[in-house]
Amino acid sequence: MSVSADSGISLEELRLAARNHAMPLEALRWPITPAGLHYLLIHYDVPLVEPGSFRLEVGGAVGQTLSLSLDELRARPSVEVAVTMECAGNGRALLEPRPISQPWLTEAVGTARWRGVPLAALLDEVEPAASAADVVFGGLDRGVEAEVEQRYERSLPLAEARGAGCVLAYEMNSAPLLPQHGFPLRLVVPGWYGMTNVKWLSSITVTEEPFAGYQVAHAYRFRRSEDEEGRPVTRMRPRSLMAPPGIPDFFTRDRVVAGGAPVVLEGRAWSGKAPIVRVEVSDDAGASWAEGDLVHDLRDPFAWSGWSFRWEPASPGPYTLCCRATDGTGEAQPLEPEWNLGGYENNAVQRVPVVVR
Ligand SMILES: Nc1nc2c(c(=O)[nH]1)N[C@H]1C(S)=C(S)[C@@H](COP(=O)(O)O)O[C@H]1N2
Ligand SMILES: [Mo]
Repeated sequence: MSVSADSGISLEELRLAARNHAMPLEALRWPITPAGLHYLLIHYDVPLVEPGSFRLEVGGAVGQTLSLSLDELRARPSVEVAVTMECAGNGRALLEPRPISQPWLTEAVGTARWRGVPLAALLDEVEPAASAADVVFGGLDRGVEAEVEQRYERSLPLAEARGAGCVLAYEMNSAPLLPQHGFPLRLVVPGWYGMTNVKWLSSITVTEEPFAGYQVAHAYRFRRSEDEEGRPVTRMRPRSLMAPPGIPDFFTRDRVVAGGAPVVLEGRAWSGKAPIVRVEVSDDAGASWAEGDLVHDLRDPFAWSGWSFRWEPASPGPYTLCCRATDGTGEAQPLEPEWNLGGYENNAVQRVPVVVR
């Protein structure tokens, strides 16, 4: 996947890309992404949080407010769930023209085991008012976006916050959250694009009016022009990726594969809407497809599935490998992305140039 020389990546984009690293695609070989290989997206700065004085404040339109220390959260019944998380902007830099923001290619994804307190039980305990509409999750990080000074905040409709299996997580892969992944507490919303998984979570507020904060009303909306209201970005579209076969060229990262024997292609596929039912592979840039084998090796419904395909290249030479996932709703990855202003939800099939020696 080469970026053309005139793609004009600016220093600002390069700085964002260096701060917010992707998951190297060879990490698709691990069912659970080691924490240091999981992608990162941080809008502002990583806040320094003193765990001893940290509190989670739960309030708003509720019968009873709560203020919980980290020890009090850890003393509650907990759950652990494997969840695949993908940035809504994954694939943005492959759109033409390129929306200017964090310039992701295809690798803004990872899967972790998140342990913490089920959100539904905590919401029941505070007794949301009958008139409650949304639940707003506030992080400790602050910044300026489109000239609006703000803290990072995202909301969910109350029914979704109660029903979607959300977790207030304090552990990632059996260790305390790392600072960059939200220490000491983050929201995990299985199936939703990354932006709703609020890190450094310090407040949960039930509102009677629909929440109209920047990250919900302006950012993360699928729209083709500035004056369009658009629709909110919510659950992940189906997507599959391939672990890079063979060995890479250092600079282009194009792949070289030894010929003369079958090549086992493997990767992972996920969707935030329904489990993956099919992954197909093409070695002619999407002109023809053959079905791969699926392995649902993680049982959690919003963790990715593994896939593999035994590829027997007809002859040495260049190929463009592709993979395409279909989920249980029947939605499949498109060959071409749907352009939009924010560069969200680009789940077009991946193209992997390979030379068979
Ligand atoms: N408080 C806060 N939460 C946040 C963000 C942020 O900048 N601040 N970034 C969001 C976005 S856009 C994504 S994609 C995920 C990334 O989570 P990760 O860095 O743990 O992979 O966190 C989300 N939660
Ligand atoms: Mo994101």
